[in-house]
Amino acid sequence: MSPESLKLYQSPASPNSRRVRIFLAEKGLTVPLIAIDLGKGEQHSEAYRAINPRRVVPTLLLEDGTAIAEVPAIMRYLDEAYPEKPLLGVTPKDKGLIVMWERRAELEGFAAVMEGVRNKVAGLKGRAIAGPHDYEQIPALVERSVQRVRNFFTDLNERLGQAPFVAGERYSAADITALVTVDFAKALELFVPAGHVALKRWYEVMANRPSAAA
Ligand SMILES: N[C@@H](CCC(=O)N[C@@H](CS)C(=O)NCC(=O)O)C(=O)O
Repeated sequence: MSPESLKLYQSPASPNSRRVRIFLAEKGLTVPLIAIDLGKGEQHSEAYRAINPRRVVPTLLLEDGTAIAEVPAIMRYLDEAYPEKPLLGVTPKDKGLIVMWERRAELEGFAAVMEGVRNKVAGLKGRAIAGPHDYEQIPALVERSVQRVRNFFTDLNERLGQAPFVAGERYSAADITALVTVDFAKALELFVPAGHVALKRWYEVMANRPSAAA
């Protein structure tokens, strides 16, 4: 199936969408992008809910009408359907390690930033968790999120002192999620501390890959 026959519903400013756009760019795949304006609430429209009832982006729509949501699931589909330039590993060992590190980056880094931003930003009042249900913000969570992100930076710096890339010797989906997390953390005014030498070195390399602009 040609990637041109797929559709990626996404939002330019959405960090989750960016994870998939970078993934596509790294694989050299061109998939038509359809913008969903989150600011205008297009994710809640009847038309989009028919594609993704969870009301979040990104969603990958296949030619046969199947909708695949959730970033790791979209990445999995793309890596299996277009195996050239694998980003989720080839050997069982690499596959396991990449999922392990990507999941850590998502749960300990990305989700912590998301929690902080969604509980802080005025425009997200009543929408502290994305999806079909409304949740009030809990401002006290922001402080804890900030602590979690700082710890994530420290742990990631330690990891990158042992290996050139997050999951080991090769660039992978784990680097994508970690890069997007570091950039997303700027919304909480959190930046990589000067003393985190390994993390800074890795970030410079990642941010200068052409895919980072995706
Ligand atoms: N677990 C979902 C999370 C997707 C998500 O939270 N997307 C955000 C944008 S980064 C969204 O669609 N927000 C809609 C809203 O805030 O109503 C995934 O992996 O794709």
